[in-house]
Amino acid sequence: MIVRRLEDIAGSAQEVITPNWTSRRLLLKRDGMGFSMHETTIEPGTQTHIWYKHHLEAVLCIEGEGVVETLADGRTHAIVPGTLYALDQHDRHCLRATTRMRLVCVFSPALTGREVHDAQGIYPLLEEAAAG
Ligand code: 9YT
Repeated sequence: MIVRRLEDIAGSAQEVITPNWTSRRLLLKRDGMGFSMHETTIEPGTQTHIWYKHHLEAVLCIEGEGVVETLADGRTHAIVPGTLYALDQHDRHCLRATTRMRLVCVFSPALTGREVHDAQGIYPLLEEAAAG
């Protein structure tokens, strides 16, 4: 059994901090679960264009409020605590945070740990050895 606490991830290599969001990666590829699980905090007033071309992601909001827009059709969906969205079509989307949001994010395939978005909002498919 694996037991981890967010407080142990803060400040470690499993925490990735960007201007718009901070991701504390609780489970990663090397844990062998077949998915990774992260707590992501989104900064208020930010908008982030994301396209997980290589990954599926499910997101559960546990705190805060925002909006997610699917860019193919311009549809918007309010996000409040208890809202889940799942990018089952690798949907290009824009995530806007009205207040600071805390999200629980699950990725398949699992992230290796150091991924950040490229210019198109994509995470590369990293192999463990290449992740550094
Ligand atoms: C909601 C979302 O995808 N935010 C970007 C960060 C990502 N969740 C991650 O790497 O934890």
